[in-house]
Amino acid sequence: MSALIGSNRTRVIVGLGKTGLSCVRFLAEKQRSFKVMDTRESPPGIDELRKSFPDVPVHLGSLNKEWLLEADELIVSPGIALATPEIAEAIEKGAEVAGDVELFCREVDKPVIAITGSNGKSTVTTLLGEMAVEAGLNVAVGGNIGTPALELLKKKDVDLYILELSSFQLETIESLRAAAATVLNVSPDHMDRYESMVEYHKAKQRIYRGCKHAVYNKQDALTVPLLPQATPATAFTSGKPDLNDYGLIDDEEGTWLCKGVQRLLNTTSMKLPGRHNQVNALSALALGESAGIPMEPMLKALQRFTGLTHRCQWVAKKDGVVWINDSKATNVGASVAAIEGLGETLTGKIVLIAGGDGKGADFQQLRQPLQKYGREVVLIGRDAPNIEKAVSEVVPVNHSSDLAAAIARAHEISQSGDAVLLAPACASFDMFQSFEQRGELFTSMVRERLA
Ligand code: UMA
Ligand code: ADP
Repeated sequence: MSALIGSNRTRVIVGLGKTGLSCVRFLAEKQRSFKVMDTRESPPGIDELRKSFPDVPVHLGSLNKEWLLEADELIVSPGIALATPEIAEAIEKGAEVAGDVELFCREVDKPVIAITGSNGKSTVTTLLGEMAVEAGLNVAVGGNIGTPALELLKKKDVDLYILELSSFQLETIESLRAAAATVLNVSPDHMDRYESMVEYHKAKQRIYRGCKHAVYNKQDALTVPLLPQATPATAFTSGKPDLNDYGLIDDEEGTWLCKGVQRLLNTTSMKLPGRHNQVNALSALALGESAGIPMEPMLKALQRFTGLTHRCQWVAKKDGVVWINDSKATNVGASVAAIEGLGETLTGKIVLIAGGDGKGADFQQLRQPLQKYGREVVLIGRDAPNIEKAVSEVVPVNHSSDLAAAIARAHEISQSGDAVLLAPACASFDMFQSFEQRGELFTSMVRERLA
């Protein structure tokens, strides 16, 4: 593989966001020559590129077809689809493709645990990171969760790398060979980028290539590794586990996280809410164990872990109504998990605030949980009409002009015992800068209103 990063190759970095910039720094450090392009007029990395790497040729505002066709290797950012016509043509004419994580994999000399899935990636990645720290390991955590993989190589004396990988990143990775790898679950997401679920599934499965140990979800056939039988594998399930699987056992003392018949921890000792998070905890334990992390510190870290912001986060309680921020529910599967997880715990019903950029999703899956737990769905954003079409037969629907109006409506109609849940089932970009901004605005507006 090292021949691929030899010095005479013509390379183009496509994209100058966080990923592109990390590739610039990496290749510059190795004294490789390269060009950079981004379809944006003013991509996030341009100031640093101009200041720190003024000699690097850069093309902005479109893709430079000529540069692409001349290139031996394209280093493509996850935000750019390989099917983009100019990129596809260059690949067809013989250019090789790598992503930032592929460059990382060619360089790294310590074990890597790799995590993908439609939902729960960041929670499992962060939790496992804390488990590794508790076990005394010097761990570096990054990837799709925020810090580009190549930046992690700067950390000294790392024992273990933990990477959250998106399907976009997986498309451009060949040499991962993880110590442990998982697909947590597969439900439709990014359907504006994939032709079908088959393509999305294929991208997710790439995480298992060459792995030493696979961890998969027994209740989700699309997560089962398509690997030779000889590859060691551990399953997890929200049901009762078979021998050597991880699962949940309910008894008179509550719900237990278990490995086979062995009770590891009662879920009342966990701070993470909801059954989906209990399953996330099981997958983290299975990954950690298969990479050699001892059980005791893992369980200790799990008991301390309170979860990440914007994921089913408690905001306020007034007049018997609890307000929850799950702005990170950017796809239908995540919203369904939040509605079901929360619905089970309420004496009342859920007022769901949803809508935004649906990324081409089918919203039918929201029907059943909303029929069971929904008081009303308050809709905002671009795909409000599509959500209405999918659910209006089973739950009342209201249209609000913006988030403030949606909060006012939810406040007006919620009753004691209810929850108001922001779990939009959509990306935020039609109305907000990010899911974080959407969640922060929700939190501050709710607190202000209830004060
Ligand atoms: N873009 C262009 N033209 C270009 C290049 C990018 O318009 O030439 C657009 C993309 O379509 C996208 C945006 O710019 O809308 C950012 O793309 P990027 O490839 O420059 O992204 P980075 O800043 O490098 O951030 C990426 C991940 N972003 C995406 O995959 C879109 C970040 O995940 C990740 O944290 C970072 O690398 C470090 O690894 C974010 C994300 O939204 C959180 N991921 C998606 C998700 O989780 O659903 C996959
Ligand atoms: P990701 O990084 O995959 O987006 P997060 O951990 O950030 O995952 O959680 C994203 C959303 O998915 C949150 O809204 C959360 O409530 C929901 N979620 C978390 N874990 C699961 C799971 N195992 N199954 C379904 N939904 C989940």
